Amino acid sequence: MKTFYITTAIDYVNAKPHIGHAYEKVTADIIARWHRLKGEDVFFLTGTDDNAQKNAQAAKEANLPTMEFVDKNAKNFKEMCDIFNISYNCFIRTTEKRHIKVAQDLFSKAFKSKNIYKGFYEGYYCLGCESFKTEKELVEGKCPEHNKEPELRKEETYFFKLGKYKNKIITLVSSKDFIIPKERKNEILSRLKSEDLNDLSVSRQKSEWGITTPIDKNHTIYVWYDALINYISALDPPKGKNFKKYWPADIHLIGKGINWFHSVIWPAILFSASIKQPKQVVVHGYLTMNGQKISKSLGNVIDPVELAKKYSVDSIRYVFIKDIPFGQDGDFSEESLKARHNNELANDLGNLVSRVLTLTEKNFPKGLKKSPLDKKLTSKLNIKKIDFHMQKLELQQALNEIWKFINECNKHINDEKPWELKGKELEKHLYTLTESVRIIAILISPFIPETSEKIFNQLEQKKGTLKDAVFGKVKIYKVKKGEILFKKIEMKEKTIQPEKIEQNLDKVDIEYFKKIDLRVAKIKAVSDHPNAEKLYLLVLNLGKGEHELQVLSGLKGDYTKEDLLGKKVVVIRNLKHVVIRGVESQGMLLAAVFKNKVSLIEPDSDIEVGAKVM
Ligand code: ME8
Repeated sequence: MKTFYITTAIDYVNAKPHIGHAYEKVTADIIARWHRLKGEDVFFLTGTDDNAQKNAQAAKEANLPTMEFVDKNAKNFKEMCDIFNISYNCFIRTTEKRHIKVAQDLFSKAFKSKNIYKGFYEGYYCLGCESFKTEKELVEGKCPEHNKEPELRKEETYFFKLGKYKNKIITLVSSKDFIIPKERKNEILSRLKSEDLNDLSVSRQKSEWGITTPIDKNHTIYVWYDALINYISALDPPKGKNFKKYWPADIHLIGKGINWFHSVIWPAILFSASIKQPKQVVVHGYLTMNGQKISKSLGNVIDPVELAKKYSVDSIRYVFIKDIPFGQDGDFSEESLKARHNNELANDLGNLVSRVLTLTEKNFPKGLKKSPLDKKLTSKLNIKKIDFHMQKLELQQALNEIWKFINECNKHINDEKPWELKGKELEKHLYTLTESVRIIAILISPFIPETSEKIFNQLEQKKGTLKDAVFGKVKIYKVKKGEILFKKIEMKEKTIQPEKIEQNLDKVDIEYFKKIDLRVAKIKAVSDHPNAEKLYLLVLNLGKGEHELQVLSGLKGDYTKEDLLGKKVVVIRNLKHVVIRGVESQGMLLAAVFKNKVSLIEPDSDIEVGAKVM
């Protein structure tokens, strides 16, 4: 049987989980459940990163023994996973014996093979990242990820020979789809190609918290060296049944801030131990609030467990996928959650199930027998396309495709008016619709598993897999309509009437608009297009860590080169690249046009380069 091994990052337990953690686990869960639906033997690993210095520091601040503090928070993370129906096969904690043993073994082997050696380190350490920072990585002396000044550390340390693996890592990272999405791959590659890959400090002296190195009792293993090893320690290597069965991992799912550790440091550790490389590192974006990353250090956290008391877990899971294009950052808002809950879950899906089951129960109390199908409706479902999107991890598109079919079913009911039909015609339409509801329940099960289960219960059918997602499978339906799937949430705020939306929006699908990634950029260089006299060739800076964009723009009549240089503009970042007379253009600028005059849209001077435009 085909195996599929997926992991998430293991979370620091210096505080309770925030909604960004829930987002990552839900995303991994959806992927894992989809593969199970396809009949694969899935191993889904998640857990907690217990040995971090910042956990120990938080315990100190809370006036609790570190172990007690870490235990308490690890429990919170596990509970969060359970509340969100995360179907993990293993929840690992790096304070577990089985993990400590593997981490120490690898450290020991690396020391013996001279991949680890003793030295002295001096550098800036960001406790938030749990990593040393080069001066180049700091912005105004602060870590950009945590907005804090790192501390200077000078100590005796053991180094891991990271630099030795540079070429091997470049080859690995360059291979197709090792890192997705592409922007994340390019980030790593350009850093690898432009910077020296220094050896990595992998121990701390006399630290009270962490795994003691097996070679020197006065040192503890650097937390990232230890944490990454969880991906194999959970499988009991090198002889364990699970290690043989599931390694190498199919997907390491992680947030964009920790890509370097997974795509450079982890491969180097594996190379040094002659262990196979994982197949893919999948990097998701951050959940933001008003464009800012949600994180403990920034103090704008939403507690997912509290949120789950207020809204159904399925609604939260649904909105994660609908509002955040996978791989990109996306804003989370309760307003959007309420609107999607009411419109898409309660109206589209909830009403469909309720209408079909009410009609079936009323008209066929003794059972609805298998009947000929209405191809007009069944032909509208394209499972291959949904699977294709899932394989490419386009979760939002897959969900949209499922919803398209849900809405086709609703339309079918409105058009065919089964309540006016009798006999064979009625049977045909109701059987087709009930089968559709069953197949929908299968397809939504990875995304909103609780709802799927409720539908199966009302249909009095066993939960199916993708193999069962074919029309005409069920011989007789004896349905029992239960409670409604989604109770509507009262919207206190005044909402615009649908007629008005129709008039104002001129049929622009909001989903399409949301896909456009607009950013504030700074014009870094201006030159003439070598072969097109009306065009400038602009180089745009999109902020730290982002690739520069090259954009061709017809601004010559309106702006001189001097006018443009250093100007802040708004650029569409995710346009398909085009080649104009031999030169590639990678974006477009926003401008107002009035009586043939072009005026670039310019944000206020205090808006930072890279800011999202919404
Ligand atoms: O980085 N939105 O732990 P962590 C989405 N222990 N994802 C987010 C997020 C947000 N706002 N904030 C954080 C660590 N994450 C290490 C990992 S793995 C061997 C060790 C993601 O608790 C983050 O990018 O800071 C990471 O993937 C995960 O949550 C845990 O973050």
